[in-house]
Amino acid sequence: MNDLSQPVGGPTLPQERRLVTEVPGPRSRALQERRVAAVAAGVSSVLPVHVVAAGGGVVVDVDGNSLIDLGSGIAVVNVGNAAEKVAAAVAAQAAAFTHTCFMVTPYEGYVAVCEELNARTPGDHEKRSALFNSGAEAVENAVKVARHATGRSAVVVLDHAYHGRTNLTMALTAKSMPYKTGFGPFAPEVYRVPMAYPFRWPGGREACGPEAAAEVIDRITTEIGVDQVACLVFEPIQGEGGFIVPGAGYLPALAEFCAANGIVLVADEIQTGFGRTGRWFACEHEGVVPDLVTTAKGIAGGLPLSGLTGRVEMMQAVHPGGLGGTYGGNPVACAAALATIETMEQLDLVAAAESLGKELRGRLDALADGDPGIGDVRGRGLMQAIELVHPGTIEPDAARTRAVLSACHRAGVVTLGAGTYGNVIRFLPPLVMPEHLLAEGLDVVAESLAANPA
Ligand code: PLZ
Repeated sequence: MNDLSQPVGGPTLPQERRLVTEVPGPRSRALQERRVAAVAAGVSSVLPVHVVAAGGGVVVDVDGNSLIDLGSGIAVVNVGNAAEKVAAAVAAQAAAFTHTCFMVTPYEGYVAVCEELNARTPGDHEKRSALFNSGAEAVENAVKVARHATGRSAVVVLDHAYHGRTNLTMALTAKSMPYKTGFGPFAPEVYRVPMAYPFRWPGGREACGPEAAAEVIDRITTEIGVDQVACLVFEPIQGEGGFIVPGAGYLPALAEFCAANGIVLVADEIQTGFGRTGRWFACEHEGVVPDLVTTAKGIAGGLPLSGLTGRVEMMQAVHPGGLGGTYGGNPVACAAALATIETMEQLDLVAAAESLGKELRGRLDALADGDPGIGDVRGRGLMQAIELVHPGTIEPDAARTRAVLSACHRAGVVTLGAGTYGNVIRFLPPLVMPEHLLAEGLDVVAESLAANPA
């Protein structure tokens, strides 16, 4: 079946940056012309090289360029692209059966993934899980469960939050352009409260956690009404919002308030989960135990799968038939998830994220020392970022951010931007990234910053 015209990706691909044309090259540009004529312009691409293979820490394009991957398809291929066990499990499952619909006739893979999620998500209370296709769908279902379990309707979310692109999750997402502009009206009963953003908190980093938590609690109490709130949905480290690590004490204070007031605490671990931050789940860094947890992205090695896991009494509050969907927990995606978990254990990738993350932080701190335009370095494990500002201020420098990103792309390094102000460069390498390639990728970032000074 593996015909020779089909390139083979996975961990055996040469782990090197190799440029044989300009980026994007002529074949990518030709494909891009076809793409523009066929694909809706609303769907855009960060770096329009068309990919033929990927694995380990590289992405290979149709012109033969091998690029260093510092994005992992937005924090998805934590175990590497076309990871050996994942590719084999997908092939075997696809040959056995590809779909029955779990709601029609069930199968073991779905059950096994739920068992894994119940065991691995924070807290040793009894749990149940349900599986879906996308991150947004998992978040939607978290809100459904929280509303059903509490009989309340209000949903509280944070400034700078990102939770998806469906109607309800657009409402939960903070940033207007490009996610919300022109797409309203949005779902009602969504309330936004302050996020503890240390770099930008008026009272400073130290005061940030407690002050922001006090403000959130005050808003919920006085403006929304404690007994109206079904849930508070948060990212333990905000992703699209700019890799914002909340000020110390903020999340534990909110968790305590929610527990005391019957508000369901929903951790959106879609970007932070599955080893990314050097723990299985980012909530563990602060000892926060959420009632419900959403997972997606890193869960299935690149196949579309998401999960909602939570306290048994909340999850079981929903009547039979109240949750589901045709493809949710597709057997091929479940096989990929089980192989992903096996790979993470076998290669100890959670520990790898922590140790590589230390190197990444060392390099980013050193860059910041020599560059007055880097205002902040933050994140955990292999989820870290720099925020670019005009020197001596906190005024965002989005133009420089764009210039640096495009210089990295031309030099064969896949880098992603982020942030409410479009001035954050984020680093999300696969957890299997070879050390020498991470170092080389960061050399390119350093050169690109130097070539585009503040
Ligand atoms: N919650 C925390 O990070 C997806 C979005 C990219 P879906 N983040 C990448 C884009 O521009 O669409 C995300 C997330 C968090 C929810 C989601 C939504 O996950 O699988 O994209 O629906």
